[in-house]
Amino acid sequence: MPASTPRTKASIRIDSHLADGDERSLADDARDGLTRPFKELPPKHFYDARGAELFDRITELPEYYPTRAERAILERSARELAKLTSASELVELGSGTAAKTRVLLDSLREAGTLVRYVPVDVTETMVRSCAEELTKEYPGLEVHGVIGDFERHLDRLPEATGPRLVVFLGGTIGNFEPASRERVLADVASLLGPEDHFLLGTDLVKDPAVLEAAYDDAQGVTAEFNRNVLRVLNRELGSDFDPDDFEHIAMFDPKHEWIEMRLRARREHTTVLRELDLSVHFEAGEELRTEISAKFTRERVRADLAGAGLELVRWLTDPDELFALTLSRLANPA
Ligand code: AVJ
Repeated sequence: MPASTPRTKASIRIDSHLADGDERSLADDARDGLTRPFKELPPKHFYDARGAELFDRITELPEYYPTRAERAILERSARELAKLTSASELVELGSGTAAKTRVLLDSLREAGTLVRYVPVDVTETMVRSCAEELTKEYPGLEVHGVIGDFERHLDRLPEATGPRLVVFLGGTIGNFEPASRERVLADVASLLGPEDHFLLGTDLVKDPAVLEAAYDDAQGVTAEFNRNVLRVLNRELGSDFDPDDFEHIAMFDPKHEWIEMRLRARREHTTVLRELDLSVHFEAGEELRTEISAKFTRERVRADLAGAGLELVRWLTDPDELFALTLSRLANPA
């Protein structure tokens, strides 16, 4: 059984699956990623409190269209989604502040099917505060929060209480390279029964200039967000990176159809990650890859979902086709 706080309030339950072993993840990723010929770190380490706040600011930048486009699609389609799914529970992977979730909760409540919300996120404070807020805003709503990493803890979700709508919004699926993406989608598919649906948000392939501007804004917020991972390393692993020693790079790779963010060393230097007893050397101009953010076409999404045994039910996009939401379900329910 997971370590769980039984019931803080009548309708809230939170299970935590983050045990000691999990704090190793940054250490393991750093040891692994910083000793390679082409240095890299997974993007999930951006999001300490400061990183989460910088990301929130990114979502409001004029250049960063994905959040606005996705919200517009949700607002336009929420009723249709409620009708198509008749979901009694909404399971949200990487729920964060659940900013866009309310649109779906509203429409499911209006349709009269909503019983429970299951937010899944690694950040405990986020899960707790959103559970508190939502139970206040939606009287009678049950919230069963799961603190965990959706790459590892999807098998720990509570048993379904009725038709389920699993959502993975924001385009975060784009952070995974094709092989891990396939694994994440297969894990999601394994959560679904014959009555359940999956709603996936994906950013779409478009003019590289538009994409690159979205990841290299004029105010430099994304640059600060990118450099924030160095502060996380300094604090957690005892390094002494000077973030100003690194230049923010964002470029579209047309072959892979993804944006890459990198940090490029402005000068040759070495830092020691004291906690790991690991010394890391950067040549002048050497780059550390900090994120990929894949961009999709309709055909790509369809094929990736099919690879996980899912079939497309609705393809929903905004008028400018900047972003897409895809509703799918099991292609061959047992
Ligand atoms: C949260 C992963 C969807 O890839 O667009 C924003 C993160 N990185 N600006 C994205 C991000 C730089 C974002 N996701």
